[in-house]
Amino acid sequence: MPIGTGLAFAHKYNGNKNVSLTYFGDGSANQGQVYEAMNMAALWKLPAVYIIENNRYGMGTSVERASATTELYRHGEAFGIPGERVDGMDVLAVRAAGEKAVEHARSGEGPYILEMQTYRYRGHSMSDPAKYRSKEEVDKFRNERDPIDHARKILLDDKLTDEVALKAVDAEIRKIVNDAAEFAQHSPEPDPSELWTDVLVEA
Ligand SMILES: Cc1ncc(C[n+]2csc(CCOP(=O)(O)OP(=O)(O)O)c2C)c(N)n1
Ligand SMILES: [Mg+2]
Repeated sequence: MPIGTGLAFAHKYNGNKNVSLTYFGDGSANQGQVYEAMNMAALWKLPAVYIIENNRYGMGTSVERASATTELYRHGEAFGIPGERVDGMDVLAVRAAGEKAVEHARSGEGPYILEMQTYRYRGHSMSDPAKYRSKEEVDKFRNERDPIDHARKILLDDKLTDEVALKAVDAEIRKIVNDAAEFAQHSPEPDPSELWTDVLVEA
């Protein structure tokens, strides 16, 4: 949040029309720095869009157990920042909300919050067996709310493509991912001097 807000400040300072997009999870939405950044962004009407990826859990803790108020899109109200809750599983809804938020920020009206409601099928990491929720809950989201299935349905219903073409896309994507994994696993370790690349500039 502070870095994204700093970038928004730079855009305003430089007088360009760029907008800074900051993404963060529900698990970080209540950190103190979030609210300090929101205050400055609203005070100076910075071109910042804050996108909260609310997937219902911060590691193993549900939003209900961690957040005093769970309407995260309203968390900028103290600073007069408008916010919107979006079906983050619906690609067209996400695009429409994104366009609106960017337009708001770019027009000089200040920051905007988008709470993208989504879900994560897996644990937070490899070491998280995700025992804090039921298999039924995960299955329900997978079967009824999957964003890719939803996009596929729109494309097929509107006859914008067909099953054969979609199968070809699946195969192409599988190949890109497999090639990337293969490349990563068989690449040499980076040189220790790379530790400083894009991290430190001595002026
Ligand atoms: C400043 C800071 N505090 C605490 C942590 C430890 N931590 C790592 S991930 C995480 C929860 C993140 O939750 P969320 O953003 O919802 O991610 P998700 O579990 O949904 O992937 C925490 C508290 C951290 N990395 N940095
Ligand atoms: Mg989360």
